[in-house]
Amino acid sequence: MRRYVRTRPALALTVVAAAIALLVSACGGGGQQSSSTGDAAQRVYVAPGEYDDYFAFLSGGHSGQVFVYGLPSGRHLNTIPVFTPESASGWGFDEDSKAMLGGFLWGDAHHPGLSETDGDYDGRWLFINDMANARIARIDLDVFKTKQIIGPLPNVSANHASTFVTENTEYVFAASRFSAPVPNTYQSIADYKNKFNGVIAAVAIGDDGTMNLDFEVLTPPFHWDKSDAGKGPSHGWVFFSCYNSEQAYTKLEVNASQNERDFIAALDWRKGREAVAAGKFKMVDGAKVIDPADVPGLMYLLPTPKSPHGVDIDPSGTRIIGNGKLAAVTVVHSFEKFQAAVAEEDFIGEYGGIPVLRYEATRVAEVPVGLGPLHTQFDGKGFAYTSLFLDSQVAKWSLDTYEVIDKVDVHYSVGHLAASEGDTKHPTGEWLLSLNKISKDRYLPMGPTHPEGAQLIDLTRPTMELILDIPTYMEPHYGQIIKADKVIPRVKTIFPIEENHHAQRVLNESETGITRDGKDVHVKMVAVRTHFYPDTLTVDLGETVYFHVTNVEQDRDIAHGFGILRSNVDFQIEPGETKTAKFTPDKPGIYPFYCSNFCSALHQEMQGYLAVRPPGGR
Ligand code: RUQ
Ligand code: CUA
Repeated sequence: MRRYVRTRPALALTVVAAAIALLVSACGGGGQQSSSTGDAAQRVYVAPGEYDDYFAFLSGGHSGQVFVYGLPSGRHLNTIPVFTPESASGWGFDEDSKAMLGGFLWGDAHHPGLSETDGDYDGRWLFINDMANARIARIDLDVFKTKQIIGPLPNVSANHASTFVTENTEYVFAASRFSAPVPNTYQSIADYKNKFNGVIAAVAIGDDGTMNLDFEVLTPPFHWDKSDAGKGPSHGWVFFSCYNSEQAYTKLEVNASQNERDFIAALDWRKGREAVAAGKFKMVDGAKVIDPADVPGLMYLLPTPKSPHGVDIDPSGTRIIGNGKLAAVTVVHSFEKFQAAVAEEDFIGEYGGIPVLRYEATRVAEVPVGLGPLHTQFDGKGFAYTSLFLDSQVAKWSLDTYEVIDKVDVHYSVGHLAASEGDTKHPTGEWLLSLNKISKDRYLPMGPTHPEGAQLIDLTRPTMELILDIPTYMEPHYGQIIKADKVIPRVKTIFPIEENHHAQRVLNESETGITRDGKDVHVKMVAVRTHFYPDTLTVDLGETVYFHVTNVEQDRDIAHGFGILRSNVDFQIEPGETKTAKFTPDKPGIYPFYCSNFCSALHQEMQGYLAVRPPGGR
């Protein structure tokens, strides 16, 4: 059988230090594995009962979820449902989580972003965007559960360039991938250039993690693609890449690829906040919308070749790196030169009141990384790593000399890279996860499609070494990799029942009961090893039953389930939680319910009966 294993000619290396040249050529020039399989296996081996060093949070793409992996083992630890109902946990099946989903059955989750303190991950929260419906979710890492979803954000047509959290978790941003009329009313599509706008939304994060829409900024109808928040000297700014500066509305593959350079936009969010305080905004569909033409200094455009995708700020916060997906170079802009060019008003034009800077004034290097550069990550040791979609490689280059010093093949078509603590001021330089779009022949065949393929690269040796394949469900775009010991001390072992403020909470069987309010029947119920109380009840056809089920256990890992036969009711209730199931039977009869989550030796006995009387009583 033939395997499509791609081989690659040795690279022409431009190497600064002779020592590095020697090491690279010694391993064949392509950064291919120099270690033995056994050595590689040992580096990713986590013995039974031991913990991984890192949590990796991978976005679930249009599965709408977040996958949790342990690194370096690559073990899938859990899936956190976010934008999509999921029956095992019951996400979207009980009344509170249903309300949070707002009627949507899907989301397109692209970029997880960890909360930060002083530019380092702090282990409190994970934010993630839903591109399609312009939402942002917050997952609390003390319980690994989605606790807030904000959106659909008004005026934002799809939110791709999100979530990239500011240095002290002041903001997450959303930016429209598609432009549309603001407010969104009918316009002829042929009026795209004049009647459509992009929107950047600043979502403020409170001390307890609560997200609130603060303000929005109107932009030309470009397609906002990716973003990154400034840090250190560039703190206070956020950067967005765009394509379609041509402002085309049809056949984008051609019409949005005309300009040699599109833009990275720099937005001063502190100025945005001041403008709102000074009343320089219009209310549009419930949002405070700032027109940048009214607020000089709010926003600038840095020309960047060519349809840039990833924009990444280096750990020192001094460089703004643009990855031109249709270019063969990655561009490095200097934050300092950008500020100097602004001071000198070194502008070559403007779009909708937003000045365009001169390319040569801000650019400090064009790094010839290879074909199809998409995203750049960092190791904290002075090196950057850029994914090359077309070459199916990762290029390592120096942030000092801007020379490419190593490449490694991945399999295949890499999109994002995620480095250990890679978005912080202090990446740990241990691991790089390559999130590939296509996996072809890497796994046992399972029909026409393959799992997605993540690959782990060891960064601790002089050249990159790819040492592990990790299959994933659809479809990780991006990941965040955080040291496990930042999260572990925060993790709760139970939901303390005294902190349960659900209106229908009960502490024991004596607090349970059934009350009627018109056609609504409210049942306060206890779940405890190994029964429900009450476990039998009778209602009339036409009544709606609300089961408010409290798991009164306070022991870790003792979760009960609540599922009703011939219904769409099922969820898990963790120790100390109360969840509500709404059920309107449509026929008289007997409806058994049971604990759907294995909880003890007598789990099978944990059940009950709902009797539904026909009209007239029997
Ligand atoms: S994207 S392959 Cu949704 Cu972040 Cu770049
Ligand atoms: Cu309770 Cu199974």
